[in-house]
Amino acid sequence: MNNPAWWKEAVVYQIYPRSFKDSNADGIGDLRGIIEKLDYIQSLGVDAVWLNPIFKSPNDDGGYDISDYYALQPEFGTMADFDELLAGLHQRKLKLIIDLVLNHSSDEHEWFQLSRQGKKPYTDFYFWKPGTPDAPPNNWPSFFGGSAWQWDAGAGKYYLHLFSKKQPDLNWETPALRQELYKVMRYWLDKGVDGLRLDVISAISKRTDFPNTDTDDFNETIRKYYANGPRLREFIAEARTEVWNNYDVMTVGEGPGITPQNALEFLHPQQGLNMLFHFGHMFIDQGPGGRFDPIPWTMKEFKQVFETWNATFQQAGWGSVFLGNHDFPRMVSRWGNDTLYRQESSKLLCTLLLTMPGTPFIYMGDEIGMTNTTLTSMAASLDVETQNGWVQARANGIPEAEFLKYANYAGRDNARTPVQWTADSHAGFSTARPWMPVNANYAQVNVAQQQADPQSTLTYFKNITQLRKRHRVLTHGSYKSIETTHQQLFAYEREWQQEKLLVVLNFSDQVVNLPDEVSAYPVCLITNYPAVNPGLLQPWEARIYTYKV
Ligand code: TEU
Ligand code: CA
Repeated sequence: MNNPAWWKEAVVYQIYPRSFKDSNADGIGDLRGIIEKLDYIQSLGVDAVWLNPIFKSPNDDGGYDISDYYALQPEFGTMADFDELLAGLHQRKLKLIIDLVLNHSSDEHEWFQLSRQGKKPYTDFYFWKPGTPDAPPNNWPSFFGGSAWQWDAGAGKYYLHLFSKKQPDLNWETPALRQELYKVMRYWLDKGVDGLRLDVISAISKRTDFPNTDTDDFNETIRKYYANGPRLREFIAEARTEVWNNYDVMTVGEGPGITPQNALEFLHPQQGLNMLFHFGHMFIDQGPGGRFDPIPWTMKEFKQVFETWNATFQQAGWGSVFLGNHDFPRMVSRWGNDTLYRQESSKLLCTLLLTMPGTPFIYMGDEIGMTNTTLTSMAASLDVETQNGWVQARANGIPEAEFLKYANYAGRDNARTPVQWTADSHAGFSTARPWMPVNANYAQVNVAQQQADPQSTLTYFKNITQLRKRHRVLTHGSYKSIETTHQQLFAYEREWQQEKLLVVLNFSDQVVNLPDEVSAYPVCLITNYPAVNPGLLQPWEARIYTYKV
C-alpha cells in the first residue's frame, strides 16, 4: 500500500456549526467558534472535519435548505472567517469537507422564485406538475410527513419536495441546472476545500414518471422511487468528468435507499463517488412508518448489517462508518447504556467506530459521550422533521405524551444540543442563552473535566484513534466476524500483512464469557476497563487483542 488516498487513512470529525461553539454571544455556534477550537480538534488525532451546511439559508431544516450557494449563513460569519478557518485547518494538516445539498434548494432561492414565475430556463430547474389544490399528482409521502407535493397557488401547479415544503427538489434532468451545480462545486473547490459530503445524492435521479408508490413501508418507497433512479450513475459520472476529476477532492455520498446489491454501481473508481454513507444500521429500529414508528432491533441484526456492508466494500469501493450524526440520536443513548454504563459504553462504541473497515466519522460530542436530551413538550422541539412528525401523529389521535417518547428516542433534537465544553453556564458553549437548551447533564459530561481525566471517554477516544493509526490493519485489513448469533457479544478479526487483531465488544449490561478465539491472541492492546479479567468481559467492556502472524 504505497500512497493510498488520504480519505482512506483519515478519521473524520463532524461538526454541526450551529451547536459547536458560539464566539460572539448570540447563542448560535459560528465559524469563529470553530477557529477557537482548532487546537482541540487537532488534539483528538483526527485528520479531517466535515462541516454541516454553512450556506445562506432560511434555516427551515438546519441549513439543508440553501437559498444562496455562494454566500455563507450570516450568523455563522463572513467569507473572511471561512478563509481563516480553512487556513487554520490546513496549517494543522487537517482537511475540510463541506456539505453540499444538491438534491433540493430552499424555496427562497432565486432559481425557485424565477421558476415559479415561469421564467426560462428556470422553469425546469424544479419538478412542476399540473393538478388541483386537493389532488396531488401522486401518493408520494415526504420524509417530513404529509405529501411530497406542494400546491403553489401563484404558479397554479404543484412542485415536488421530498423533504420540507421549503425544500423543492432540483430537477437534475435539466442540463442547465446541472451546469449551475457544477459551477457551485468549482467555486468551493477553487477555494481549497478538500472534500464534498453530498446530501441525499442517491435521490438526484428519481422515478420521473412519478408512479404511485406501491408500499406503505417508507424506506421501501425511498429505495424504489426516490433513490437509485435510472440516471443516478450517469449524473455522478458526469459530475466526475465535469468537476471532480479536475481537483484533488474526496466525495462521500449520503445514500439513503442504496443497498449492498447496488452500492458499487455508484463507487466506480473512475466514474463514481469515493465513499458512501449507507443506512443499514441507522434504519434498523424504524418500522414501516419511519423514524417515529420504532421497532425493536437485535444484536444479531446489528452485526448482520456490518457483515453485509463490509463484504460489499471488501470487493470494491470504500465505506464509511458512523454510529450517529446530526440526524440521529446520540450513539451512546441509542446503541449503549447512557445511564449505568455511559462511560464504558461510549468507549466501546468508539472502539467499534475505529476498528471497523471504512473511514470512521465521529460526530462532535460523541468523543466525550454526550447523551440524548429530553423534550418535555413538543413545543421545545426545534427540528422540522420532529415537528412535522408531531403534526401527523396528532392528526392520527396520538397524545403528546406518547409522541414525546418517540421524539426523545429517535428525534434529531437529541443530536443538536450545544457541545458541552465546561461545567460553567451554558456549558461554556456561549455567554448568551444558546439557540437550543444545553443538555441538563453538562456539569457531569464536558470536555474540560474529561481532558484532565486519564480514564475519560475523551482520553480513550484519543488513544483508540492513535491505535488505529499505529495498526494499519484496521484501515486496510480484511474483516471476519465471529459470534454472529451471540446476542451480547460483537467480535471480529482484522488481518493484513502478517498482523491479526481480534476485537471483542460486550454490548450488554451482563458479564459474558470471552470467545474461544481469544486463546490464540497473547497480547491485549487496549481495554476500556481499568483491569483485564482473563476469562470474562465486564458489562460494555471492549478489548482489542493482537498477534504477529
Ligand atoms: O438526510 C436525509 C436522509 O435521508 C435521512 O437519513 C435523514 O435522517 C433525514 O432526517 C430523514 O430521516 C439529509 C440530511 O442529513 C438531513 O439533515 C436533511 O434534513 C435532509 O437530508 C434534507 O436535506
Ligand atoms: Ca455566534
